[in-house]
Amino acid sequence: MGSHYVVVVNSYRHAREVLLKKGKDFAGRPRTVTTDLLSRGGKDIAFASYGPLWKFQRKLVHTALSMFGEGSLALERIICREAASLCETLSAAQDTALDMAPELTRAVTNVVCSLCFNSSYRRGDPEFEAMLEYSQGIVDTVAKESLVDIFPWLQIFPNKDLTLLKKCLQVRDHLLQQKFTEHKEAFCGDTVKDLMDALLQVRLSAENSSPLEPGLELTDDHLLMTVGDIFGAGVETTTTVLKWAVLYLLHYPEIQRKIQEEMDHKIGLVRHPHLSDRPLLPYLEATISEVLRIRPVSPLLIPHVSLADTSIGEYSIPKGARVIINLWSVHHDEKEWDKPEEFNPGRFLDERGQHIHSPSPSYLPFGAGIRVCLGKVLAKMELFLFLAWVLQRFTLECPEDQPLPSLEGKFGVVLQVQKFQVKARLREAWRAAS
Ligand code: HEM
Ligand code: PLO
Repeated sequence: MGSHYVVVVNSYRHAREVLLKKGKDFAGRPRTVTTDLLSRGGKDIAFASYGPLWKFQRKLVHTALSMFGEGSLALERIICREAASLCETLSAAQDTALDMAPELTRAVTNVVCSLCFNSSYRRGDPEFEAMLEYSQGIVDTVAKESLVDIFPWLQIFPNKDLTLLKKCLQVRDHLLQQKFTEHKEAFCGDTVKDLMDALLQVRLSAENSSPLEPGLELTDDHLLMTVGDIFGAGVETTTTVLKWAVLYLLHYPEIQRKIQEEMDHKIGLVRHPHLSDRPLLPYLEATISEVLRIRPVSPLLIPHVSLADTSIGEYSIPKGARVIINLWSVHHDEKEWDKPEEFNPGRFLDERGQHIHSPSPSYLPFGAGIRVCLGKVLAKMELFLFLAWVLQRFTLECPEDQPLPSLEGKFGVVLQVQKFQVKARLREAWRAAS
């Protein structure tokens, strides 16, 4: 592709070799025009090349996420607060056709906003509206193997996508800078309320006592781009999966009914779902797994780069090659999946339908190995709780006067869902119980 040597990996065996067996050989990232703009030359995590600073940033975020998030009841409380607010909005819109996307986005945004900045947005908040707009512009224009990323010299010509990306990044940068300044002013070093504080504290302690090793200095740009990554990834990925899940439930009402029956039976209608209910709801878990298979959020992952001369299967791969893992083909491989185009959560359940398992190793929705997704645990918590809350109360239907919306994705840095409307009908059983 252009002057780059690009290898596309289509089978799970080769994908696993690249990501797991030879993970370190392939842990690099390419530098491209658009991702360099997004990450100020790779000062984030996702688009940064392999090296000590990238490792350090990943470790810091991992620790911070497990501290405020994954292991703590506080996070469950935050997600449930947002799920309750989402349900209220759906109740208010009863029986009218509604675009759920902005509401799902706000719920998910408020979870990462709490984690990153200890703040959240109300409905109609102008800052939230601005974020929706700039983020859409970035998703549409960044890292989609566009021509300027393949032929960098093309950036000297006027380019609509690049102009839009730069405009959106200005808005994002202003917002990030504002949060950063507020945090720096309020930070006293004792209490760490969120990811931004956690990063500031690491830097402060390095300045005061144990200086960081050379090459591990975290500049303001590194802190900003790291938080920008978690915020951006946290919002766009989980929201996209929720939209796909809702869309598939409109197409497969019998699957929606089965989830609801499982919930009525195992949880009932007098209390809301908790994370500890996950083992009780294998059919819901299997549905989430199937959504992640049939419409992978990141169908080509993020490109990897070989850091040494190496090989994949019987092929020699020179240092510096770009390696694209075609997750779409891994997830739709007919040799591994029975009728791969069919949406069938049952394939992720054991014979008695009580436990979830992957029927094939050809399944890597979060990638694997050194570059595996940093937000996997958080994303799974959110997907489970948001869907459980909504489906306990509502049946989601396609408005009568509209055709079933298309299941075709729109390719970008994430596989996007085309706009569609939903009617959220309060369930009779829920109405009667409450
Ligand atoms: C990377 C999937 C949610 C943060 C990735 C990759 C995939 C992925 C496929 C690329 C792996 C590779 O290049 O080999 C998903 C899916 C999600 C999700 C399916 C939701 C269901 C999240 C969330 C966060 C997050 C909620 C943040 C809290 C990241 C980061 C990376 C990443 C920082 C880059 C890792 C690196 O390059 O070292 N994710 N992700 N993701 N994800 Fe996620
Ligand atoms: C989404 C738009 C935001 O405004 C900026 C942003 C930051 C991190 C990116 C994310 C975007 C898209 C999804 C990415 C994530 C890092 C890891 C994740 C690429 C561009 C995935 C799925 O790989």
